[in-house]
Amino acid sequence: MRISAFLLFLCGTIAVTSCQKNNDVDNGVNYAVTVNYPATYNAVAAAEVTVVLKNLTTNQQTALVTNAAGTANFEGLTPGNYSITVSKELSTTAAEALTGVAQEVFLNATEPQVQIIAEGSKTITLTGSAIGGWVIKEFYYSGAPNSFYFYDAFIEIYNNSTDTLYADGLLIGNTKASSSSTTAVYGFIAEGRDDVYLATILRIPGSGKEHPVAPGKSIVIATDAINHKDDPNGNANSPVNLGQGIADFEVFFYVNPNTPDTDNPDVPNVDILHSYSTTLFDYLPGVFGSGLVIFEHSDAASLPKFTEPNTTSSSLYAQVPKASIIDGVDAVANSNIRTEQKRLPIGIDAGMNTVGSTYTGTSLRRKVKQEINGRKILQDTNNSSNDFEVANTPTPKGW
Ligand SMILES: [Ca+2]
Ligand SMILES: [Ca+2]
Ligand SMILES: [Ca+2]
Repeated sequence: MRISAFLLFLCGTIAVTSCQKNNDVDNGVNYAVTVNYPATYNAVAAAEVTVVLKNLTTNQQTALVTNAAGTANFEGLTPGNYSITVSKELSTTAAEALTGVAQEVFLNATEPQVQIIAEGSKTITLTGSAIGGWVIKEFYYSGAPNSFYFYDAFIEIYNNSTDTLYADGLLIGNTKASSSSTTAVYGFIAEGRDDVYLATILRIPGSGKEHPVAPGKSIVIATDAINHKDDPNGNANSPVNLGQGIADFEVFFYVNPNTPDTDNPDVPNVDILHSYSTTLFDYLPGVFGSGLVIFEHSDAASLPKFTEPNTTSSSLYAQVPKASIIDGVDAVANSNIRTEQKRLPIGIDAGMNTVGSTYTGTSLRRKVKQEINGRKILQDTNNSSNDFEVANTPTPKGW
């Protein structure tokens, strides 16, 4: 009895040791991979995602799909080094629910080498190309109330995407200013052209990664980067402060040295690639409004330039192909303006919007569609009649 108990103990010790080894070899180890969506998405756990584990010694692959908690539970893995590859394609509908932007996106993540020698787990976060992009958030052009002061104009461009975007090289253009005339037609639109013809082209400076803009953040480009309300060069009726910390860039209009502009040394200047006039005092988007676009082009300074059809004006407008346009808003003089008088083709902005009249101190601002994790997603149906509203007080860098 004593002996057999000892033998049993001895045997048991050996058995446990060898049994453990056998278990490893026969049944392998269990390992859980949990997949999360990017932090800007409206959900954490990524369900129905394919997770592929590849044994780096044998090249054997095992694929599993994550459950509702975003976890793929692998069982019986041979201990060793593995790569983990995760991928997920989101339909426009799925992407809209998760990001507010209806755009197909392919997400993935890779861990090139993970040691799996015992039961364990790992959380992986998917990444993908930015979904959504730049949109024009706000356009203030009407001028300060009870004044003839319009140097407080600004343009605000918003990162409506899920990832950091770089503003370096982004191009901004205005068409010929809008008119309050309800009889004059606009030559380019009357001819049914799809492209955009710009009176002014501005470019954000930078070599590629100098001006990062986080999701839900924006840049403000001011005609003059000063606090217009209380600067001696400003106007007490102006509703906006566009000084340092609010304006990211300003337009220092040095097109004609005989009409010198002011230059705030603390706020960098945009590049001026084209102006239809060299006798202006400054960048003037027009107190009646104008078509405003943002676009990308590798050589915007060399875009072909044309005069307006069926006019005698010698002003030159740079032709930007429709495909280069990122976003546009057609700001018109008043609510009586008709489609023939629009400045942007309907392929860029199917509608138009207005602050009603000049020197109102009000701006056009894009509507907020929804909010995800504190980030506002702005509405962009390419129809400013629906997408924009009048802000009674302009709100650079805010709402
Ligand atoms: Ca200026
Ligand atoms: Ca400056
Ligand atoms: Ca748009």
